Amino acid sequence: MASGTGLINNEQMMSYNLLWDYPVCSIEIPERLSTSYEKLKYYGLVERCIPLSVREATEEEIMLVHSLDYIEAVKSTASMNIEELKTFSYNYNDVYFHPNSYLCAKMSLGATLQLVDAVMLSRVRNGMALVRPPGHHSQKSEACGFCVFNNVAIAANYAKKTYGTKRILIVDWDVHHGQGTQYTFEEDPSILYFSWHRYEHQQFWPNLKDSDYDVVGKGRGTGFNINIPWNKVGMGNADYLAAFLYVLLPMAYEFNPELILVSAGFDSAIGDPEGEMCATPECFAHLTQLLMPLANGKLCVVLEGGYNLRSLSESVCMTVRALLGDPVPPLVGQMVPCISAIETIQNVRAVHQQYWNFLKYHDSVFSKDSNTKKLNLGIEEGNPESNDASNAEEKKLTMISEVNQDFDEFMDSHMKKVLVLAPPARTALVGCGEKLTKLDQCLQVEEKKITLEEVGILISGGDCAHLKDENLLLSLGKIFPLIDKITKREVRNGVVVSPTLSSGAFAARYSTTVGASKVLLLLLGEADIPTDVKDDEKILVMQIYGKQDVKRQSNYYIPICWKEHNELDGDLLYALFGFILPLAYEHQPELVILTVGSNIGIQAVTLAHLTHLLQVLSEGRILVISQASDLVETLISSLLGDPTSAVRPFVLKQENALVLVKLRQELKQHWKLLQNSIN
Ligand code: Q9C
Ligand code: ZN
Repeated sequence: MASGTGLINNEQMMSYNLLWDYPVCSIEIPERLSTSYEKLKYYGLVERCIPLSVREATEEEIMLVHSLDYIEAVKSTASMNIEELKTFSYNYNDVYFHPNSYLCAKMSLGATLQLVDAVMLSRVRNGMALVRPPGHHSQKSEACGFCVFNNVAIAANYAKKTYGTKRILIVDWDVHHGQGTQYTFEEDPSILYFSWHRYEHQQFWPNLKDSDYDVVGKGRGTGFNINIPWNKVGMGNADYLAAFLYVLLPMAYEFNPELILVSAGFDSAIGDPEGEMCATPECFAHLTQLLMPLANGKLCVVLEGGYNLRSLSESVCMTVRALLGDPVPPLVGQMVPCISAIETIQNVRAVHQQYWNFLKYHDSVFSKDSNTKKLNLGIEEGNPESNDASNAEEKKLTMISEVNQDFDEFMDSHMKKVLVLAPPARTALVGCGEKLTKLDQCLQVEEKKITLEEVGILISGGDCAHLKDENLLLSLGKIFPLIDKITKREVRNGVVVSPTLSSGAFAARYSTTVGASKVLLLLLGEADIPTDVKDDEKILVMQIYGKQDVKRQSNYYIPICWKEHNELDGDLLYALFGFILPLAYEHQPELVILTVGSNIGIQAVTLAHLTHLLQVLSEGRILVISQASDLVETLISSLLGDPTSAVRPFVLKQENALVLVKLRQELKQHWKLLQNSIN
C-alpha cells in the first residue's frame, strides 16, 4: 500500500524573473516559491514529506501537448537579449520570457512528471510540486498568462502513455480558466476537466466565451469538460464547497478516476490581487481532503498561480497538511453560498444533467436569464427568498475591503484561530478483540462499568425503557471512555462494536455533557432515539433507514427513509454530497458519531469513504459505532487514513433520489447550504 507525501521544490525554478517594466506580469516572481517553501519549513511540514528530485523534461514529453515549432521558438529565447525577449513575449498574451525561461519550463514540467511517476509507481501515495512557470494557460503553440509548457495537461497524457491510465480527473482550482488544458482535452473522454474561474460575464481575463458553463466538451469528449464561471468577485468557502458538493464530487465519483491531477492555483484564495476572492487557506485543506478518497488516493497537486505571498504560502501549507492526513481545521463563519454562486452552480448542473446520472434528479431549469447569458439579474431584482444569499454577497465585499487594510494582521489572527494540533494518537479501540491486523497501530482504551443510575442522569425526562438493556450498558462502558479521550484530544477517532444501535443517541448526549458544543449523529439503520436528543439543537441527527415514512419533527432530527433498500452505495454517497455534508458543514459539529447497523445494504468500502469524508467536519474527530464486528477491519483502516478503493457498482436509484429532493425542499429554508438553485 502506497504511503507518504512527496514534495518537490527546487531553487533552479527561481532563476528567472521579469527584466523590464511590464505591469501585467509583475506579480509572477521567484519569491512565490521561496516563501511557500519557507512556510512549509516553518510549520515542520517539509521534514514530514518525502523529497522528490527534479529533472528536465525531454522534448518528446513536451510534444505530448505542444508543437515542435513552438518548442523550437521557446528554445531560442535562451540566447536572446532583453529587446529580443520583449519582442518575443509580446507575441503572446500576458507572459514574459527570460534567458532561463526555457530551462525552468523544462524543470517545471520535469518536476510534475517526477511526481506523477512517484505516485503511479507507489513510491508515495500523493504529493505536491512547487513549480514555476505555471502551465494551465499554455496551448499547443502558444505561451499565455505566465505559462510556457502545460505541465498538468502533459502530465495527463504522460500518465496515459506511460501507465495506461484510463481515466484522469483534472481539478483546476486556480482562479483563472485553464483554457490551455480545456483545449487539449475537449474531445477526450478519458480526461474529466473541472475548472472554476473568475469570469464576470466574460469581463475578466482571458475574456473567453469558451470559459462559460455551457462549454462542455466536443465529440466523444462531450460532458467531460466542466466550467464553473464565477460572475462575481468575493467567492468564499461556502461557494467553493457548494461547487465541490453539488457538481464536482458526484461527477468525480461517477467518473471513477485512476489518477487526480490538481492545477493548484492559490490566486483563488483571500487577499490575492488577481482573484479578489475570499476563500481562507484552510478551505484548500478541505478541497484536498474531499478528493483524497478517489483514485485510491493517487493525488498530484501541482502549483499554478497565487500572487499574495502570505495567502499563497498558508494555502500551500494547508494543502500539504491535508495530503499528509492531518486533521483539517473547521471552516468557521456563516456557510451560506451567495446568489451568484448558486446561479452558476444551477446552470452547470442543468447543462450537464444529460451526461451524468448523478445530476439527473433535480429540476433541470436554467436560472431565468440563461438564454440571454446576462446572469447578473438575481441580486438586483432582489429575489425575496434569497435574502441570506444576497446578504452573504454584501458581507463578503465588506470583508474584502476590511481584510485588505491590513492583510498580514488579518492573517496572523486568522491562522492563530484555525491552526489545530493533531492529537498524539490517531485511532482508538475499546475491546475489539485481539485478532485485528492493525491492532498495533491503534490506542487501546479501557472499558469501564456504567450503571443504570449513571446513564439515567444523562437523559433528562426522556424515555429510558431500553436502559434496562444489559447490552446497552456494556456498550456505553466502551463508548464513554472513548468519548472522554476524543474530547480531551488524546486521540482523534475510534471504533466500538455495539450490539445495540441505541447507544449512538446516548453517545451524542454524553458528548454534549462533557463539553462538545455541537455534535452530528449519523445513524445507518434502526435505532430508538430519545425525544430529548431529537429536540436538542446541539445534536443534529440524521437517520438513514428503510422502514415506513417517519414524521420529521424538527430541523435537527432528519429521518431519510429510502424507498428501495438494496445496493445503497451510490444512494448513500449521493445523499452525503447533496444533503448530509451541506447540513453538517452548516451545523459545524465538534464531534461526529456514526452508527452502522448490520445488513444495511452498504458495502464496507463505501463506509470507508463515508468515514473519511465525514472527518472534514470536526477536525477528524469521529466515533464509529458498528453493530457488526466484521466491518471493524475496514473501519479501522479508513480511520487510520489508509487509501480507499473505488465504490462499485455505483448507481443511484430514482426513488431514493426523489426522497432527498423532497427533503431538500422542506429544509432549505432552515439549512442555507442546501440551496443549490435560485428558483
Ligand atoms: N491584472 C496564472 O495564474 N493577466 N496565470 C494579468 C493583470 C494574466 C495568470 C492581468 C494572468 C495570468 C497561472
Ligand atoms: Zn491563476
